[in-house]
Amino acid sequence: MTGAESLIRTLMASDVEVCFANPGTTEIYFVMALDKVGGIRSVLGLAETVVTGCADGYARMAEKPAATLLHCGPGFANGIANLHNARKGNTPIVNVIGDQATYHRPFDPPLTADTEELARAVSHWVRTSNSAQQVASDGAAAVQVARTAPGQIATLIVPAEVAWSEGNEPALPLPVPKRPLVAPETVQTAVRILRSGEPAMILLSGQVLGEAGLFAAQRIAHATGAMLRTPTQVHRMARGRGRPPVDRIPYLVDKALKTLGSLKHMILVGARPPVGFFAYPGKPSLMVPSDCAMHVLARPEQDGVAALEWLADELGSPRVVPIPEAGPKPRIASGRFEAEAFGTTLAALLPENAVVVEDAVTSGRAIFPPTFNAAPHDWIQITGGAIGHGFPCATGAAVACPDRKVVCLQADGGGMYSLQALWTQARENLDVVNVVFANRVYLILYAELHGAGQSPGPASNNLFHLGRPGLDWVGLAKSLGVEAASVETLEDFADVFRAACGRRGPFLIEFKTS
Ligand SMILES: Cc1ncc(C[n+]2csc(CCOP(=O)(O)OP(=O)(O)O)c2C)c(N)n1
Repeated sequence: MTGAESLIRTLMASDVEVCFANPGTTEIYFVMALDKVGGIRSVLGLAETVVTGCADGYARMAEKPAATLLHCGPGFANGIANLHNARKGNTPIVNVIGDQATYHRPFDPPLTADTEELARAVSHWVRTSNSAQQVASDGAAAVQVARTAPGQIATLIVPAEVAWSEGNEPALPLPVPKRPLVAPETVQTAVRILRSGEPAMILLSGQVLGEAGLFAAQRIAHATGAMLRTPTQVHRMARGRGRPPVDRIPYLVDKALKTLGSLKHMILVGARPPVGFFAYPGKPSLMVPSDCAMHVLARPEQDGVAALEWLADELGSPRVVPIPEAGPKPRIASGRFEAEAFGTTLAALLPENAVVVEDAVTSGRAIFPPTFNAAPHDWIQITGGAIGHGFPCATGAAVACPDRKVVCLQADGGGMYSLQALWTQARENLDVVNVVFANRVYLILYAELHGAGQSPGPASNNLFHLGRPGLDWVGLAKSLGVEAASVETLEDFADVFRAACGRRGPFLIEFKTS
């Protein structure tokens, strides 16, 4: 058996079921082994940013890593932006990069690059396999690293001769360490803080945004009056009717400062201290008042759910507490696009148990609160700010969850970074309704310009306007094999969305919002 085959059999033994790929010559032996072994689903992405974004969306929903297969340093580099988003979201991913044979590398052929250095930029673990005898155990180690809480990116570089030479037997799966429990003193400190009566907020992120963590956090809020929030971006959150409606910290620094301004304590559970996306002249980096004390109940890799349940018990909170009312009621609105009205409309129509993937930038901010009252669903968001995440992430999520409707909310500017993912949706017949907010500008950048006290000039208009030529989203989608329609009003959106949800397979709705 070749090294490549021993690696694939190892990945399979470690429960890796899917390989998102854009291969080249250095990966040919890996591809041949995929043919021979069978059993791993191979999914082609027509750009590496699609491949890595798919792996992110897949793992967020499957709660285990997929493999990616990428070509040398340049192929990997094309996938970095969405690996960056995955890393910020603590998504487990195993990257396999085929590379030049070690004895060929010194001749510096065209695709030679510093692959390890590129990989280090977004990986928690990087290893180049030295021999075909070793590649199987390297593969098992990569999966172990990826699955170690809170989820990591492991990158294995496989030189060509390692893939084609005679390999070892496949390696057995390595044990995945359990999430460590928090210390009893940490829970007792939190009890004291929350009983002090001073204004406190619990900031929830990662694992605790699943149902169990949210219900435990709600028990604590019920017993103490503590406020609950999530960071501005959520990796994956359980939402919808009957679930605690925990809102995000606002994106805009001034709004965030207002929301957090009266706090004396912030308790972090799987979260980091809240900072602005960017620095602005005269504004602070940290979005809590300087006299607000920061406490850690659970670090991202610890068992935050157990910590919250423990804390709720210590506080003597009942096991079942009322869930607060949240936001406006679902309602199909009419007229031109307006973000909150879109949110109430989506809430009225969202299928039960849907997965919502959001990379909607300015159009997305006001959609979050009105959808607390939608049918139960999971919400996935771009976590690293590298736009162009939505289409690929939704594609991967749909591979992970074939029985759930995936709804992708994508801003048009970001959508153009990775629209090839639509082709993968068509090729794999994935059940995704893509909604593109076609405002035909980089609206957020106009807002930043206004915020800096400037009016747009010729250069800004050239750089922020997407007209000349306009983007034809229906044409683009159809050319990639995805049925599509364009709407300009909320009532038309409701009709088309309802019909799109009533059928299987990918669909794209261009919502002309301006
Ligand atoms: C990978 C990457 N490149 C560039 C940017 C800078 N950037 C932030 S928002 C934005 C434009 C967003 O436009 P669009 O996606 O249409 O959303 P809108 O602002 O119109 O709501 C750009 C270019 C970024 N965040 N990430």
